[in-house]
Amino acid sequence: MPPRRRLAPLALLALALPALADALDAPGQPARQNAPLGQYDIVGNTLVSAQQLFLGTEQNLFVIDKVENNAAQLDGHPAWASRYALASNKGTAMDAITNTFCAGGGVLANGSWLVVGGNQAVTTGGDPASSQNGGAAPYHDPDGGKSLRLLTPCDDDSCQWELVGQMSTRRWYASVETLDDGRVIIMGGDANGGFVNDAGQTNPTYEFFPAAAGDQPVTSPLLQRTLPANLFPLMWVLPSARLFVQANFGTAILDYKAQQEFQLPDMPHAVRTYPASGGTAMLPLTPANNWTATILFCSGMNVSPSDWDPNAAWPTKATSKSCVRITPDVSQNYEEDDDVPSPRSMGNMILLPTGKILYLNGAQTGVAGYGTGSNTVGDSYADNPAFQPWLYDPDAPSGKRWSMDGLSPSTIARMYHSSATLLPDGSVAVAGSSPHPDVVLTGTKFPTEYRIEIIYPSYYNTRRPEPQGIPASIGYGGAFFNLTLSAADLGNDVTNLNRTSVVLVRTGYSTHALNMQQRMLVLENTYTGAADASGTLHVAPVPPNPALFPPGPALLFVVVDGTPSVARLVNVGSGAIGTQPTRPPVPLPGSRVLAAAGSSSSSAPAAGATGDGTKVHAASAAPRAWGLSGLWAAVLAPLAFAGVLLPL
Ligand SMILES: *[C@@H]1O[C@H](CO)[C@@H](O)[C@H](O)[C@H]1NC(C)=O
Ligand SMILES: *[C@@H]1O[C@H](CO)[C@@H](O)[C@H](O)[C@H]1NC(C)=O
Ligand SMILES: *[C@@H]1O[C@H](CO)[C@@H](O)[C@H](O)[C@H]1NC(C)=O
Ligand SMILES: *[C@@H]1O[C@H](CO)[C@@H](O)[C@H](O)[C@H]1NC(C)=O
Ligand SMILES: [Cu+2]
Repeated sequence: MPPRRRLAPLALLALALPALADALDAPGQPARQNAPLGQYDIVGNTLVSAQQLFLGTEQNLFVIDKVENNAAQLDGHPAWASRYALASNKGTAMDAITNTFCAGGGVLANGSWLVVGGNQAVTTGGDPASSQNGGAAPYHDPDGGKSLRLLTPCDDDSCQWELVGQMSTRRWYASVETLDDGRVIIMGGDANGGFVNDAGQTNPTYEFFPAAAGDQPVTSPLLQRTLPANLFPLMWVLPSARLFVQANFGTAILDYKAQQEFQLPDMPHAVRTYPASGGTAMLPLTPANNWTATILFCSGMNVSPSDWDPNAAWPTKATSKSCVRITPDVSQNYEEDDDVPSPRSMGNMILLPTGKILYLNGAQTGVAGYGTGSNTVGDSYADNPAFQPWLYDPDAPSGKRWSMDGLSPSTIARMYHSSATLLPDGSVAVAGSSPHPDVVLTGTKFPTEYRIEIIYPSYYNTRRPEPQGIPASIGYGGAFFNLTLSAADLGNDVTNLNRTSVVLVRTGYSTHALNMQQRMLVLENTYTGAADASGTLHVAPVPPNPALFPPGPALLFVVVDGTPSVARLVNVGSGAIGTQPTRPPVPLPGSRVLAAAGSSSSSAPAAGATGDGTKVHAASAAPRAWGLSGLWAAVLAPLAFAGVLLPL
């Protein structure tokens, strides 16, 4: 059958979709030319120490610190938040209103960001202030323990943090994950802080934002049985719309809709949660793996629950090199993965648009946290900075997943309270570090850091593809959209269409070696190549299951043969909090390359005249084998999952 006939009805369907008219300008080249590849470059100052950090727009990072003696002032007291403009490398102080000390954060389906919890009002040295409502000099910081702070990011001073109510209970070190309906779940924490959690102040519950009238916090058996190393529980929404939750050595699947938890086997080798603080990431969800979620855990420290003594010789204790993976919708068992080449705690795993993971920050010995005892290194519970970044390739064969990939070490120690995020140009920003109760700038091994640096992966200086037609909004299922690439975008080699992918990355909220909500999904695509070596990608929306990639903003990259475009920030889903509309998947047209009229193409398996002066030969006779069956696997995952769990 000639491709033309097969395409006609699909094209009509596509034209009926209004969202397609709404294309963004094509991304251009990065602002920075000739960057030092594989190296860190110090680019600016975040004004407040970047304990917490997120990319809020294509142009601006938003930085949040604890209340401390930063030189930057606001309303007559030190500031503890800022906006950092990537183009000008300039910070502007912002008001985060209440004490954001070790808060969590996340993004909602409507594009607003929420920062939750924190700690009591403090005075110098992190000691409790005499007034909890902001009345006490020098910091004038109200208690943030129950705070819900909201910001709808923008590129100037017109957007500011506001309080949008309070949580049910105090949460210091709570985690946040965006749900398939675009609300967030807020989980865990404790009332008043400390090195680790304890029975007297633990908050082993979860709640939601926005909350429905009458919502009460729900108790999590996992958090009840994982004291004391269960602060900042690790959690991800799975394609089955359940949450995978991991804390201390415990693991569970949380069906938040049914308020039910299922226990899974314990985490092997090491504690990955704070303060052991391993590096964690959900691997890319791709057509090739049927958008099946696999979660990677590396490093941390093997500490039994009774051994979290704040006076132990933490900075001398060895961290772990172990890595394990789990694919919870398929198997309940952790599998061994390649050891990281060097040990680490407090490392961030950053998903790059190529699907590889950059692993950086942290220390080779010791754990997160600080104290004032003689067991510390100038307050720090860690020592020996892990300056060398590593690259992890999820698709490489076992034994070959880690490489140095030309990456040079940093010169700045990124110890406790540092952060990192992917940027739209495919580089990675690294900031923060302050293992102290209050700002210490001199006379200490690991001072409070304000310097922000950027590391440039090996693709950075290569000419970037400039895809045209990126939609402002991408839904779940329904008709495909087209992206066009010039011959230059394809390196004048039409076969690069076979090595092109369209990826969504949610960069998430970075703090405490976590990047909450971080995930990456590769969209299914086919292509039509033209005789002049340009091409059109036919791209399916996210499969019709919002749990694969919860609604909200995301970076969209087009990656040609390992070189990502500069990303555009797109909206995934309806743009509103609530049940997301889904449509049945529409099959993509087969991939093909149009040959110039009269050229002889002997390898064409199926050829036909199109009537417009070109000859068509199919690059592959049909959409790739995983096409529709892959889609359905992703949609049907909840059923398969129930099958796995029922025997429990
Ligand atoms: C996408 O490209 C195909 C093939 O070139 C064309 O038939 C279809 O009309 C295009 N669809 C849209 C929505 O532009
Ligand atoms: C997003 O939703 C939250 C919760 O309902 C609301 O407070 C906020 O104003 C909304 N943001 C936008 C941009 O509509
Ligand atoms: C994905 O689905 C296809 C078709 O059902 C199957 O052949 C393949 O093994 C699946 N792959 C994975 C990684 O589950
Ligand atoms: C893409 O790969 C397929 C399968 O290997 C091959 O048949 C086709 O010619 C390739 N297409 C291009 C444009 O290189
Ligand atoms: Cu902290």
